[in-house]
Amino acid sequence: MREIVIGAAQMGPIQRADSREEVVARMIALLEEAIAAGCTLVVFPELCLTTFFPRWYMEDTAEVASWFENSMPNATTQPLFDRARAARVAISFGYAEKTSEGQGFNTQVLTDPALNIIGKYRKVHLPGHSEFDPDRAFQHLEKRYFKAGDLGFPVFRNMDAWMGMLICNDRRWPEAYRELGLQGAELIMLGYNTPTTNSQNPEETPETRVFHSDLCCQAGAYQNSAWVVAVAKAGNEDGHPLFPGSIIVAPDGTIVQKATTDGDELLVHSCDMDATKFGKKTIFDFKRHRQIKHYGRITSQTGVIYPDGTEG
Ligand code: CDV
Repeated sequence: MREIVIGAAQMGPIQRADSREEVVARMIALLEEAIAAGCTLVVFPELCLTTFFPRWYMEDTAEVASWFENSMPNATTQPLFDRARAARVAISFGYAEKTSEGQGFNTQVLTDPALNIIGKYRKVHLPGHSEFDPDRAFQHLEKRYFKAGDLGFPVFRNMDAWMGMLICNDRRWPEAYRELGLQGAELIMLGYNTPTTNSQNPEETPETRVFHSDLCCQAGAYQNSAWVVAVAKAGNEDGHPLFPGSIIVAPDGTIVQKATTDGDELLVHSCDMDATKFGKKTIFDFKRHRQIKHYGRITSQTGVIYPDGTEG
């Protein structure tokens, strides 16, 4: 048995006016709860140091820059790192990263129990648009503020397990999980900020949107026989609701923990990394069963091309 007691630290809303210091204090409070519960790894949401700023259209470069972190850890997050290090609890969380070359990425990091950052992932699937869209009920400008991730889907050895990360929209793409699964990922951590309503389809219910999220995380877990920890930033941010429902999914695809509030809430589960072995050695033994000669389109073609040659 290779047990990791995982805390999924869902966070409630962060308003535009909230300071990073206030947010880090909330993260430390969740961390304290996790330490008391015996967690050895705590996962926080996507872009968890600020409000979900891509909903705001901004032209002023200084204003845009104010949402990004130039280094990690930094003065604001150091207290979180210090407290986690003292307790030897590894953490993973998302933030807006600005590189020394000035590029912006939607990033998630992973530490070991000594709080060394041993893994970094930059979101590959950026949803939304890059210019103001008057036809949407609200904006989703990730393509404006971030570049698509340039690190691929790396997997890291940490705490005697193989671990990978995805970020929000990535969870909807089977290719993303498979990239991790093909490297033997036993634990996939992801955070999300997902609006409760579809800005382009008011008919879609919140229940359907949560169903889509769960469906993807459960499928990704089952089809790669990996634990999936999916952590929401939830609640009403300046009039913009984000759905909650953070989950921990077992390697057989079943949900073993689910959040019940739309605020700061910790889910705790003892995750045995050896529980991934059965699926990886039987129905999803990739080496025995995959048929890559038939999968060429997956990497050679992006959009739909019908058999008659016309594009979808
Ligand atoms: N932060 C996100 O990536 N959100 C998207 C929304 C826009 C659909 C998501 O896939 O949840």
